[in-house]
Amino acid sequence: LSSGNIRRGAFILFEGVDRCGKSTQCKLLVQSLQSRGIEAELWRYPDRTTAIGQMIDKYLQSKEDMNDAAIHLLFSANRWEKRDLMLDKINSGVTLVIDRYGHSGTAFTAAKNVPNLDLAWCKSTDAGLPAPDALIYLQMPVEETLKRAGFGGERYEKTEFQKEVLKNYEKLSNDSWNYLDASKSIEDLQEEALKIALDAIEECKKGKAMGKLWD
Ligand code: Z5A
Ligand code: MG
Repeated sequence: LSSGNIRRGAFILFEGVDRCGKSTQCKLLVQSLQSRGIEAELWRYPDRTTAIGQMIDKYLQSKEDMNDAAIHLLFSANRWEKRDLMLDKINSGVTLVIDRYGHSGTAFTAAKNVPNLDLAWCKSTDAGLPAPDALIYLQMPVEETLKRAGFGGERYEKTEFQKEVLKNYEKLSNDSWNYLDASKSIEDLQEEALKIALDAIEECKKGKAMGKLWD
């Protein structure tokens, strides 16, 4: 609830397949916004610090198995449980730079190809959450991401699965997304991301209304 003279912050989202460089860019962006005197925070999903997040963490590390619909709902609940705080922060003028969101949620669950858990069903559980003011999609073929360090042992870190995830991102994408070539240098990408973020922050300052996810 935007009060009088406080200009709201922006919601800047980074998405893309495993190892495309999201966390690297998020961290640098928050630093460079802060160095410009802009109030900014780094958030990520899943937020593994909450009770729900800890269940997700066990699932990702294959310490626990779970029904595919149930784990999807937990990822989604992990966003809903942070929704009020997200809006409070943004409405008090803080810009949130967020590493993954509902787009990951849908792209990953739908990649499992489980009956009934199609894109539409996956999206529905996140419908109505705050929508990003700018979505920065780091574009990179899965083969290229394999050359990068740290392709880990978590549940979804498998080449064929990541290819399905990428196809789903393409199905979800629209003209409002900002596509960056993730094979560029960290510095070049940061320059492009900063420009996108500053534009979005400016629009929000001018009173742009917060959108809702999948509207
Ligand atoms: N998941 C889900 O199923 N449902 C949901 O609702 C949500 C998530 C929200 C969480 O993983 C898992 O949960 C994820 C999706 C699923 N499963 N998978 N796969 P995570 O977000 O915790 O994953 P991560 O371990 O942080 O990996 P990542 O996010 O995929 O990586 P990244 O953040 O995109 O990349 P990075 O860590 O910034 O960079 C990777 C490496 O490349 C690193 O060594 C960098 O130094 C290097 N790098 C980065 N940029 C460059 C450039 N430009 N050039 C060269 N090298 C670079
Ligand atoms: Mg990451």
